[in-house]
Amino acid sequence: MSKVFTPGQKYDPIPYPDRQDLSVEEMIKRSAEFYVAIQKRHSTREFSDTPVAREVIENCLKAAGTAPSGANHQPWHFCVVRDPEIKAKIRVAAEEEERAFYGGRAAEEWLNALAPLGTDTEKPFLETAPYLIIVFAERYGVLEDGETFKNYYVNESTGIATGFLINALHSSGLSTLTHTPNPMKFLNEVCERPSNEKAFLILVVGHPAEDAVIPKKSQIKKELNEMSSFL
Ligand code: IYR
Repeated sequence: MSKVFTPGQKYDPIPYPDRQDLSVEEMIKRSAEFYVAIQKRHSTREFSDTPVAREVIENCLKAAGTAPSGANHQPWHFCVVRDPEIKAKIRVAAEEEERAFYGGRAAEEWLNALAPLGTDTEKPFLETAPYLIIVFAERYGVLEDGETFKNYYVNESTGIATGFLINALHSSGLSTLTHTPNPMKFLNEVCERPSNEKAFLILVVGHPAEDAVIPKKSQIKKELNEMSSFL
């Protein structure tokens, strides 16, 4: 299965390609522009059913696939669900888990933390949005002959790739929601993924509904000096 991983084989070095060599002014301008653009990303829980071209999703997945990963093993798999029947199955299973979660499985502190968001057990967006991208983390790899090999920094790598994906989708004009029904074991069966993979999160993808809202407070982010330190 893994055409990338060939145990013991060293990669040939090539001179660093795609150098940018930008002026300081240009770097400042670009970083500021990027910040303006990424500030316009908002999670939404209300999607329209407006279709999205498959090619857009494919390009964004290719962008996600360029992410760095432990030993370059790329320990992720993206299952793109469009089929309304599969989306309905996912909704039914997710809402069942969420009923247990909101109905007592989650500690009070967690439920209190979620209260400002107003989330509940109803997840209609799992059926309305044109795409659900189920991100799987490959806990360990399997070679063609069935031999297994270790992956490294699986959650970090898959998290970075998912960040690239969210950014690419936003840059393409789409909205997303990271959704994590708890637990997500049912996704292996629904998505027909092998047991060496573990569902990481569901990325709901599409356009926001006409009357979509976001919590006003979600636009208030930590100040630079609260979230960073320069030594
Ligand atoms: N999975 C639940 C609860 C939930 C948990 C977190 I952390 C969130 O940021 C939002 C929701 C749900 O999706 O409702």
